[in-house]
Amino acid sequence: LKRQPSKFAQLRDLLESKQTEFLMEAHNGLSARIVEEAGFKGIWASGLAISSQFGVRDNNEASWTQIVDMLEFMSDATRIPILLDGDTGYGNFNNLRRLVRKLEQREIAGVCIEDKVFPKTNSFISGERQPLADVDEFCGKIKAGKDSQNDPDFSIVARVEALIAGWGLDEALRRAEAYHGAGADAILIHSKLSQADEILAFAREWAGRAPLIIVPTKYYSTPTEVFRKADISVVIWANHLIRAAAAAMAEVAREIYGTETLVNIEDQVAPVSEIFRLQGAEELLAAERRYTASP
Ligand code: SPV
Ligand code: MG
Repeated sequence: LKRQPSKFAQLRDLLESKQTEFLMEAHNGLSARIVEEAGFKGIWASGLAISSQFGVRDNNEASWTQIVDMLEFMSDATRIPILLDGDTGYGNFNNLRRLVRKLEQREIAGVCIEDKVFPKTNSFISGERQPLADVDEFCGKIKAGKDSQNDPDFSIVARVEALIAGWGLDEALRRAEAYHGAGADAILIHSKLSQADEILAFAREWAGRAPLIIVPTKYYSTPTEVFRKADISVVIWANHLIRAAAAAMAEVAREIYGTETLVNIEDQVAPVSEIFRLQGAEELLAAERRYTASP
């Protein structure tokens, strides 16, 4: 039986593969398993999605240990690698060092940190007013994270917010180059424009110095072929399962509240047997047959 490469190695392979790869958002154990079953090779543990499934804002209102607890369920439920959206690293270089160790212990394959200030705000909420991290301080954080990892394949992705904050292409490139020099394994360049132009301009200038990751939430209408041609390493579909869940749950709740019956809804929702299957009920039945004495 061929052993699967470690989750750390799997994520590193995705970052370094010659073709454009895809990460899909998940926010708990169930959604993580659904991402894996759909065929994705990796998971984006989105800060927006995880905070919203807790019912709080994407402003570091959930503590970092609450995030790590959720990641443990996600990691246990799946065999594909998880890249954590680690916001700003939940503090300074020292907080990031401890985070990296706790992530490795749970087989979380990598963390993405963004060059903003704790507590962060989601990039799409008045992004241009958000202060950016000092470049040297952020480079120190990246170095500290890299120095504290045990597995050589654990990845640290540096996310550049200069375009979001309105600093322009030159500043974005300057920062990406500095973060790459500090040891980042990949660069995530983010944009809030509805067209991909600034991302594509960045990709052209970056010219493959390190793997490049994008999050086309706002420029969703750009054909994926354009990203392939621009040699984007990884595309992150960042929040579509939490949005799918929110829409579906609201619809079902409204319907049942309004009609006071389940008769219209039974065929619209997953059968209970499907939930059992996703939970792995079959395995427990088999284990019971194996480990408990029959009368
Ligand atoms: C997230 O998924 O939480 C992200 C991506 O950080 S974004 O919301 O686009 O900033
Ligand atoms: Mg986020």
